[in-house]
Amino acid sequence: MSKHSQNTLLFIVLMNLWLFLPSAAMAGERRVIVGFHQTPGAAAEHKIIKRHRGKLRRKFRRIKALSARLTDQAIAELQSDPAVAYVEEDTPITAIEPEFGGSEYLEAWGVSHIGAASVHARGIKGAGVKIAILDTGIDYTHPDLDDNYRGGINIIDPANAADPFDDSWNSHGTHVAGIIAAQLNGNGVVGMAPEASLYAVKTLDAGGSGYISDLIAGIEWAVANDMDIVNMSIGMRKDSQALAEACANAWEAGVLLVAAAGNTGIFGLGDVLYPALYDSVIAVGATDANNTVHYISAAGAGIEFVAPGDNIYSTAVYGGYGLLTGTSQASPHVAGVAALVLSAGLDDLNGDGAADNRDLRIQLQDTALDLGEPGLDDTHGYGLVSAEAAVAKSLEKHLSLVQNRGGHRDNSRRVILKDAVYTVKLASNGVRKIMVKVFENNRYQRALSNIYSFGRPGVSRRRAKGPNGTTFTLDARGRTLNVIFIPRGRRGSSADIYINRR
Ligand SMILES: [Ca+2]
Ligand SMILES: [Ca+2]
Ligand SMILES: [Ca+2]
Ligand SMILES: [Ca+2]
Repeated sequence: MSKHSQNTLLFIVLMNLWLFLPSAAMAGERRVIVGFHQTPGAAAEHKIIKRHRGKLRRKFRRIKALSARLTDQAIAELQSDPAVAYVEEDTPITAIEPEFGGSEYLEAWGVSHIGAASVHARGIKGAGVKIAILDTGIDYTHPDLDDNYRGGINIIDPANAADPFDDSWNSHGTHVAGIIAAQLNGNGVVGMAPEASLYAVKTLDAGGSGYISDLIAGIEWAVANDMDIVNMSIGMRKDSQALAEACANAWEAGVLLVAAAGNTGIFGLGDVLYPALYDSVIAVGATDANNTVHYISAAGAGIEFVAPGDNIYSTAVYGGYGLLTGTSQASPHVAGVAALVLSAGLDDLNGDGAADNRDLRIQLQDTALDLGEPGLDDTHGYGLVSAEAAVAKSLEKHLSLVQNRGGHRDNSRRVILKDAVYTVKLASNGVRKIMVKVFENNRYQRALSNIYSFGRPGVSRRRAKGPNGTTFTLDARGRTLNVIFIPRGRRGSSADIYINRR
């Protein structure tokens, strides 16, 4: 390619770029920056701009350029002026906000690292989600926790059953509580789900010890009190049939159980402890800021996720803060992601007719950042939990509706929409109708329900008339809507449903 044609090509590219640049100026004038081959001197600069009927805005000292307001015609003329090196748009700029929203996010590196800040920025903070922390108790007077504290029970001291204050030497339960739900209040740290409801279930004494029976009683309290999530930063080597049954029972009752995998790596063994090892309980290993599994973390069969657990800064007793490391810190990060997903809304991902803890667990698995060898592995499980990816799956739902053999129930898809306005887009791939049935508190909502009819492409010109898609909104602010989509059409016909939270 000759030099001339190279220059021509460059010129065309520049011209095209120019055409696509947005314009903020009114009346055919643009803010531009004009660069010169040589510093032309004040008088010459002024003359050049004036000759092109522009308005000088600012002259620069360190570069051979000035900023001005010019018409498109003047810009074109200047671009062919031999003294001018370039003309570029004076593009508006904005401050680049740090990934973290503020110092609370900087302090809580784990919360930021797994994408909670952007979730909070969308207004999703775990409000309404109940989390029981089975631990040494919580300093419920802590100014970074007190607004989220909703109660609890002291199981190891029945004489003080109503007071689960954290009396531990290392603030174990209070630290876990802060990772889950320290308040976004401008002070201290922020938790994964800063508006979630915290319940202290004191199953460990001041020294961090308890009995299996205390733990079982705590699990039963969580089920009886309708907890959504239980965090157990607790582990033991010994299997217990009673504990296994208590966990399985809670899981069947709809509670998501999350537990620390254990700090067994410190002994060079790395086996996952109970209760984390039970199928009904999510086992969480600890990673550092480089997504490397911490040497003290359990890493072996049974690990389901990894999460930040290295030098985690969180709340401590008597209004303090402190650093702790281990899988006890990793587990509450996962519990917090689960709380964010619950407050963003769950779908029936496994198609069993209910949106529950099974779907929540699947959503966490599907959206974790795969680490190490591809796919599920014993060191990282499904990978590093991601608040951002997990919540995105709730906010941007895509459902496939297929008309198969069978009745309504077999072909229907169901979603739960709450606390926001949703845009629902239906796109038919041959289904004739989609019935949308909306329920609130099990009550049919006639005004919100509808039957949408679609054209039938490929059948006949006359019958094919009609749209093959439609969009409507559902206002679920301040309520929970159960929405069921039922297809009607020839077997094998289908439709796509896209639901976006506004
Ligand atoms: Ca705070
Ligand atoms: Ca398990
Ligand atoms: Ca389900
Ligand atoms: Ca992997």
